[in-house]
Amino acid sequence: MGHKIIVMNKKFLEIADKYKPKLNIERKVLKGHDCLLKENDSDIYDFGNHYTGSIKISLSTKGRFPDAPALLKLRFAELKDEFEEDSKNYHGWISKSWIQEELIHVDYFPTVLDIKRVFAFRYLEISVVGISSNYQLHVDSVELEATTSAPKLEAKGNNKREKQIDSISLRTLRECMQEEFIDGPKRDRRLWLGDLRLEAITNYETYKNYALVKRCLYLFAATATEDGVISQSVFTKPEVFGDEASMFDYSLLFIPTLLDYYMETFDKECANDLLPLAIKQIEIARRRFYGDIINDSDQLGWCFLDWSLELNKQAGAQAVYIYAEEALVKLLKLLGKDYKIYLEDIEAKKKAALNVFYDKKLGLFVSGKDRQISYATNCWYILCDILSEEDSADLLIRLENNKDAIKPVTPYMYHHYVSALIASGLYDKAYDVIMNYWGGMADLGADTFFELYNPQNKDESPYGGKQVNSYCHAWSTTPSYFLRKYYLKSR
Ligand code: RAM
Repeated sequence: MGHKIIVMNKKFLEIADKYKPKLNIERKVLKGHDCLLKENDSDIYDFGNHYTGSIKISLSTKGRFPDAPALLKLRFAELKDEFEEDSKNYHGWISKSWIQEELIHVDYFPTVLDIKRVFAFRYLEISVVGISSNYQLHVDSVELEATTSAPKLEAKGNNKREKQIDSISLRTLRECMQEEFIDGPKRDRRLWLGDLRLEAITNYETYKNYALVKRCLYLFAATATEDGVISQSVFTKPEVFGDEASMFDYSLLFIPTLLDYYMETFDKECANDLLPLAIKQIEIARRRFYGDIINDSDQLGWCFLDWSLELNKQAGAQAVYIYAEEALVKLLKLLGKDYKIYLEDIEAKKKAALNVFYDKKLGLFVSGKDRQISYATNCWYILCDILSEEDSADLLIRLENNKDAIKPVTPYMYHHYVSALIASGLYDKAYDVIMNYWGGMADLGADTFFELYNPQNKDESPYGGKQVNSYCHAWSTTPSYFLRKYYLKSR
């Protein structure tokens, strides 16, 4: 009810189905601890790394005959610290049903609790909420069945720290590689375009599962609206369904995602199939322009860029548009098609952006009516190739020295900051950001990199409570991409 009916492109859906992977299954059994649990007792099982899967718990009892059921609470955590938070204190704006906990009655013993739901976790806490004084509970074993569509791969690095960061990145991506590239196995467990783009480029440097990228591209194509709008995300369970919402930048990023895939695979059939939709994204995005300048909007989520409510998106959105159109030109060139009109449009949009958004006095790009300065805006202008390498490097130094500049919040935006540093030839600086920012998560004991990490505020959540934050998140996987593509070979 209330859903915008999306006419599925059956041909594209069939192709997506054809490339659905068979998941690799890994089983891990932990022997039960040598203790008996009574009311209010709890015990924690540590699986040693992050896993995505379901569990079976074998239970028996000691003492007299169980004359009442046991009421158990199971909590699953990606980071051990999560156990310090109480789900009752979560009052955020996305559903608390994402919090990984279960309340279960067990009537008869011995038994094997087969919990079919998929969890994302390293730690499992078993607590006894209620039990009769007649008996105590013994956990005989906990069995995990985990899945991924990634093959096994060794971490790389020229020193311990690089290897640690590569290994955490690989684990992050592996956990997010299921039947699609999902954003996070805890939440939203969905294919998101912004995440897919970063997962795909990291995958090309690591697991090289090209079929999975192809499947995801076709899933977006299959669920585009009749007039060609690509959704921000796709649900695939119980069946494929395109999210009703779209975001300006995410829809456009379909184009570089397709280009990257083509440059890796030279899969002409796929490129030709999806090219009309890629072109359509530019046509649709153009409707938001007044002349050669994009209109700003107050509508929440019209364009993403970063998880920051104070961030003005106007100028950054124009830069993403140019970036995507440049990818389209490259793709058209590679496919031997005409690209002239897009090149002209790029020049017009760049010229207008320099006139309106570039503040000569500051030497920085600014956005919105309040002329806001941010990393998001400036990094995207560097990425859309508007300045020379030298000027880009100078701009980034000015940005760093500007106290008012809004800093990145998510690893997604940090990815673009690092990319901008590399595009400006600032390799050492980019390396330091990787080591310090993602390294900061590693120092907090991360097995996988987080959805959100703000070194200045460890409790930050875009959702009004960090109980729903995800600590294994696709867009955080790119250190492996950077290290393997730019650093490990040359050092
Ligand atoms: C989060 C999702 C996803 C991201 C969107 C914009 O809620 O988990 O990672 O792409 O926001």
